[in-house]
Amino acid sequence: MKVAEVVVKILEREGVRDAFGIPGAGINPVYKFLGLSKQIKHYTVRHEEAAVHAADGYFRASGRMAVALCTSGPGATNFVTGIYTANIDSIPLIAITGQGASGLLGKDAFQCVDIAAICKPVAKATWCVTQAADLPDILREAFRTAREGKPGPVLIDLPLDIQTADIPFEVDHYQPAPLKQMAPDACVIRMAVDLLVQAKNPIIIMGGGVILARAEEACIKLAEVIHAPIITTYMAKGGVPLEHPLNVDHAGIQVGTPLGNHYLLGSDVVLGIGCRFTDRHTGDVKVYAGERKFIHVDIELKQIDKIVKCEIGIVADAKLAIDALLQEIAARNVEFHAADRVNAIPELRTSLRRKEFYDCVPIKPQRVYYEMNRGFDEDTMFTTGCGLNQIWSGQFQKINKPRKYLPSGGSGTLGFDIPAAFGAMIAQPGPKAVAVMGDFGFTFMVEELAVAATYQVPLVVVIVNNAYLGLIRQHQKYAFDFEYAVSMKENQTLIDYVKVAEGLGCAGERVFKPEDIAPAIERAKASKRPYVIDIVCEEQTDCAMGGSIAAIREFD
Ligand SMILES: Cc1ncc(C[n+]2csc(CCOP(=O)(O)OP(=O)(O)O)c2C)c(N)n1
Ligand SMILES: [Mg+2]
Repeated sequence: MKVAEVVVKILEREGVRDAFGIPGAGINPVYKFLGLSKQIKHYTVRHEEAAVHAADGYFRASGRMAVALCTSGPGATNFVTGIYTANIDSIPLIAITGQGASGLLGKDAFQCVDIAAICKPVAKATWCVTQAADLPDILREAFRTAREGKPGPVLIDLPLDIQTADIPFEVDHYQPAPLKQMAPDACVIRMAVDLLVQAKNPIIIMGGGVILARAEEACIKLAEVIHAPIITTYMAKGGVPLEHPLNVDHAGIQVGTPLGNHYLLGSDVVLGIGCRFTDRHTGDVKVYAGERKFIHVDIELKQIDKIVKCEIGIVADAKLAIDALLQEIAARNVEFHAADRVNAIPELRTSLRRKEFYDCVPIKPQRVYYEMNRGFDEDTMFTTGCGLNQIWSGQFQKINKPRKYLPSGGSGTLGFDIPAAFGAMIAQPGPKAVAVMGDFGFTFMVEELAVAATYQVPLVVVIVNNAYLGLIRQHQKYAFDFEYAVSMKENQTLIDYVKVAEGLGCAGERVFKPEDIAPAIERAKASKRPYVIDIVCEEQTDCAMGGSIAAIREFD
């Protein structure tokens, strides 16, 4: 069987149903067989980066892996940002690139670039297949690597002569590799429970790893047993029901809330599960750590003690670690008691809430989120890329369920939003996906609206149009006291995003008054076409953030 056909057969055996990509001379042999697949549906995107973001959004929404494919050279290099974006957020996907014939590698041949080497630092693993007979084992290993442990994207580069080579292959003999699960060490679990028993004000930080391990419910149960408030990181947004009595929202220097930071600062023992304590969350680590004692559960040994020194490190799958903690607590027959501050959560939830309702014109960005919280139901999926619009989204959006909020967290990639929303809706065709964007980020990957229109995927784009590279303007202002090259006045005047949407086969409208946002959302929800709501906002609204969780600069 031709390797190109083997590739498609293996994708099918691994359960792949959807692929995103752009054909080209370097990958056409695989496309020939992809076109014959009854199982895999392919979506032709309009930029290679978008293929990866679509596969990424697809996984975030569904937990199923998709494939991104493209040709060699500039097609392949366009994959890099997408792969980095997926990798830093631990999202598994299979990226397949075509390559010039093996003999041409290293000879400056047309569109021959060593993509496996380029992507190595930003992917979980990469391979360039140099022996046709190795292909089945490499693909099997690629799927295992992507899924096992800390998930991540993998890339397989296929030279043309390898794609067209014949190898012996029996489809029915191919079995996906079994996945190993990492169980916690019993002794470390006992030490962790010892510390939790002594804690006066414990908190749990639920990170994105809990969502990946589908351990949200177990994590909430553990919090209930030990009476610990639960902070969600940005990557775990939606992991705890909004009205859960222990939900204290996000902590952090950007996408934090006064409530979350208050509870983190008041804690003595922090149980961080599936979180990585990265700078966008912690800020000044000295303040963040304080005198607190940390128990850190992570699937990777190298995460333990990387940023925050911890008392106890538990290297394990989040679900297995939580189950082991629950068992150990049950076996000891200890009673945990709710501290007063736990009982204060409902009151503080109200008193520490930031203001989001404004009725002025120009519209305050916060009002956009207030309306989105009311206008979209709890099954709606949201994607975000970067900018103040993303940070406000994290601070203000109310998300009640896991796998509904799909942000580019670790990389903050402008251009992630629209293709990720497209991929999310391919994975979960029922609910809408809404890309929450800024007026500058909107034109990164905007061509993907044409893809959504072509495949009749009626996603919604909400543009918080402040006619600025808002996040960069705010940084210039407060970090360096200048403003340069960040004003985009034309985004509210010369340039018409509604016409852009219409030109790409979508519908849209521009909104100037706060009372017009809700009806626009209703029209967007009812639309059978992708719909862009361009909301003209105040230009220089600043967003609450700071260098440490104890020094957040608030604006109102
Ligand atoms: C691909 C990429 N390039 C550059 C940046 C740096 N960057 C972050 S926010 C931003 C400005 C975004 O402006 P806009 O989309 O209007 O969002 P706002 O901050 O105004 O809400 C830029 C250039 C990035 N995050 N991603
Ligand atoms: Mg802007």
